Amino acid sequence: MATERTLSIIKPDATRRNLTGKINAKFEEAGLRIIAQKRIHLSQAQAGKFYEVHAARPFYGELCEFMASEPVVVQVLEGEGAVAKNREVMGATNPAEAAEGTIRKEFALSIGENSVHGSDSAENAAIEIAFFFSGLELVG
Ligand code: DAT
Ligand code: MG
Repeated sequence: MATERTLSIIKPDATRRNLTGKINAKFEEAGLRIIAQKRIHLSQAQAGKFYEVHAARPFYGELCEFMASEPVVVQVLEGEGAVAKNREVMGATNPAEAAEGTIRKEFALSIGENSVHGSDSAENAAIEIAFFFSGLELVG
């Protein structure tokens, strides 16, 4: 499998509870390298743009409000099959359905406040990485 990059976000429920280090340890233990990382506070408009694909969903307003509520840590993870590997380490969207040992099983508070975002395809990863980072910020 080829080396890939994926976009990860440590969400406000996790940054608020000081879980960034524990979550990063899960990524690194899985062989994912953190090749870019920054802490930002999204505006609601920026959160809305990032999650535009979900604009028609009933939870969209709540999702954008949550993502803009407190700072997030955005990061680029690199590794073999990074997109799928990251999704595996994250666990299912709903923490009640997430497998043992996954980030969402251990840390998520609810389906909405579920601690992490991860790109769902290599194509979307490229778009999402470009949303937050310039090429110069990616240090592989
Ligand atoms: P994922 O983050 O696992 O890729 P998604 O893309 O389907 O999940 O949804 C994006 C985010 O929207 C998800 O992380 C949390 C929120 N969300 C999804 N389904 C929800 C629901 N039924 N109620 C509230 N928030 C939801
Ligand atoms: Mg998604």
